[in-house]
Amino acid sequence: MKIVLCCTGTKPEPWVDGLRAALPGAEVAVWEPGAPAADYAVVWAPPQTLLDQQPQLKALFNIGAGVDGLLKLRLPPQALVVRLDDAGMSVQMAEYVCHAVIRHFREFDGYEADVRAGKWSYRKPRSRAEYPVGVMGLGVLGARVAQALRLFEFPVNGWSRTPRALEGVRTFAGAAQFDEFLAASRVLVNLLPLTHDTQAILSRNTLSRLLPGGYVINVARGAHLVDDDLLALLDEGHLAGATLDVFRTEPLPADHPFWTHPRITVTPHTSARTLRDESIAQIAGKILALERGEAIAGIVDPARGY
Ligand code: NDP
Ligand code: OXD
Repeated sequence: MKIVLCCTGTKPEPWVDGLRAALPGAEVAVWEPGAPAADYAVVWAPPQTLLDQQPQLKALFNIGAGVDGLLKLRLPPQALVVRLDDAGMSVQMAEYVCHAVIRHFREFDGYEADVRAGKWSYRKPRSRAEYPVGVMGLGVLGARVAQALRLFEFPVNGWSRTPRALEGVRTFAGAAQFDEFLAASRVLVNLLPLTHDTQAILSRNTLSRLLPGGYVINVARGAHLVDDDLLALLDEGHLAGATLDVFRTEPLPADHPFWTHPRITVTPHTSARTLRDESIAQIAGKILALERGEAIAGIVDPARGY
């Protein structure tokens, strides 16, 4: 069995070594133009040339959960597209989002500023009941985040494309229940895949439906958010702030207003990192399952976009 690796922005050697160790019978190599035909490819943002030169691939393993970048390319029609299925990302995402929600709710940013100014000051405790958190997307990551927020006793709403049931979470589904979901939420967490239907979904039209003093946490993709609408709603006072991990252009350009906005916290697309060992173990396990003719989890439906 032959496997090629082409993960833009990632040091290839440890991946090659890890895949060789996990699949001792396989030939694993870094892809280069003209490489011999392979059975499987392990990729992140590969060039179109790889796909054009490897039309026989049985499956493409994306070393991330989001496949929006990969689905923009012309893919071999019979090749399965397989996303990472948690592989250690959901606990990181739960940490990140709970941290952002709690930092805002408990006003730790305000306390930090006071302490820097040498000020010993108290803020009035806020009521948790007045901070319902809405989680957009109840998949592998969104469901884990919603459950983690419940442990801190926030009221949690969840929105998905098809109906989902999650213990302790008030769930909403589809376009028909979107406005109701937004109107019931003060903090909004975006964990949707970027698809035709979800592009620019965080816009003036939707964000202005949140309860007043809304707070936005975008950890999915930059193209979900209309940047100028967020800035305008912050200036108008309808939104209290935002924590943003993903951006339309990454790295975030040096002159982008998000960097210096006093009520925006920026992190460099780091909320849930791909963990190499967990990912290699998952991909190797799935390759072996496919070779045995077994079904695997995490297969993307290109028509649906996730
Ligand atoms: P999943 O595919 O497991 O879940 C997607 C969820 O979104 C599902 O609940 C799905 O609904 C819902 N959804 C999809 N389309 C719509 C729609 N049109 N309307 C309403 N709900 C919709 O994805 P993951 O949870 O694994 O990951 C989510 C995203 O997080 C990734 O696509 C990626 O962009 C981002 N990500 C960001 C990272 C970072 O470091 N910032 C790291 C990893 C991922 P249904 O349940 O009905 O199918
Ligand atoms: C992913 C990401 O999609 O890191 O996994 O953004």
